[in-house]
Amino acid sequence: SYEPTPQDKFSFGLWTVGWLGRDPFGEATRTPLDPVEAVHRLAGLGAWGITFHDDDLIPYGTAHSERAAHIARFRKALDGTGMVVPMATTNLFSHPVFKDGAFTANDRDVRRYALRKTMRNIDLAAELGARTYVAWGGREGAESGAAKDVRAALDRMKEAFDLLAEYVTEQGYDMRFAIEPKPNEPRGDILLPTVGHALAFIDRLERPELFGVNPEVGHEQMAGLNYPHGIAQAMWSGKLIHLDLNGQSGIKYDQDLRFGAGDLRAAFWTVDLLESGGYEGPRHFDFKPPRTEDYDGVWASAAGCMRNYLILRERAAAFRADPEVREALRESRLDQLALPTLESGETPARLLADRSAFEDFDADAAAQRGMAFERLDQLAMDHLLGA
Ligand code: 3MF
Ligand code: MG
Ligand code: MG
Ligand code: MG
Repeated sequence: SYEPTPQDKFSFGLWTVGWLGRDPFGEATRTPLDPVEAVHRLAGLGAWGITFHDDDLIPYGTAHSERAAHIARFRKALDGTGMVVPMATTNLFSHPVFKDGAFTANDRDVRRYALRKTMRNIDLAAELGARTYVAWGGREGAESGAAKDVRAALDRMKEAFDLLAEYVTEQGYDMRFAIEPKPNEPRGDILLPTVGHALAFIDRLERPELFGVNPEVGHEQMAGLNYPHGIAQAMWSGKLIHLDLNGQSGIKYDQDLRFGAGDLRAAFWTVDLLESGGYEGPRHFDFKPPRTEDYDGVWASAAGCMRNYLILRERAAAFRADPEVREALRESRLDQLALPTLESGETPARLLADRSAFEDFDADAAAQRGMAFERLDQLAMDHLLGA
């Protein structure tokens, strides 16, 4: 059966099921959802966790005296359902003050405000037990060339993350940061546009060990990139600490379809990789139930994310267990790819002395070998389609 349980570690952003359907061309099509109801409904569907931006939980501008009450009733819902908060994040994009960015806004006072807003919510995240703090720099970017000095902006971005890492270290919080790349939308071009850019940036930070990435399916696909390849490189670098699962159909606006919709083949390989690659973090959905839906449609869409993951998990496991697939993998020489190219301790001189690697190597004969990838991929298609 495809019934999710807390062991599956499915989590949802409050802003996902809580999206009201407002888009650049139209008003909200749904009425606001109480975060407490979101917790209860998602728990009822079999989810394990819930995540939030500061302003999803405590509406922007709430008086300090009312803050505690919002937190208390949310916590009561968590305690009552057993739902956890694995991750939290900051809204550094909705308020007009962030129109030119937050950590990299040209205005210095805006940058300082963005840091304080983030630190305030990190305290709350720690209080609620979150181990991951996501940072999506949605407004960090530009529409025109001279408007942003990218190298100076990256200096400011580094300054911000170094300060935040120092803060969690000083406070003794057991928390790591996950940077979420996105190529564009809402800015014309966003800084740290892809997983690769983010990984390279992390290397330049003072405490890189406290940082990883939070790749979103649709964001990589908006850049025309292969999502499973992106997360595979993040895993290889020990940096896949969280992810945003959803669906996207090609290079267009950020669709945030439910997981499994859009590029189904990429979804299959994503689940295959996460399940066989030892990923132990949350299976977090960052999707938007389309604005055509009423709340019945919202919960159907949320349930669909988890159901599709579970179906794909079953299909991927069957693919890996199939003896015909194992033989096809050997035919395609995946076992050879797993072997080191060099003998252990082999030096350049020894490789130069190996005549079989060059002088006696018959490149034309080797070029004749088929890779048998089509048969392998068709077996994957058969499993995916349940044929
Ligand atoms: C936007 C996003 C964001 C981030 C979130 C942090 C509003 O395209 O994906 O969702 O995921 O801000 O986690
Ligand atoms: Mg996201
Ligand atoms: Mg997104
Ligand atoms: Mg998206």
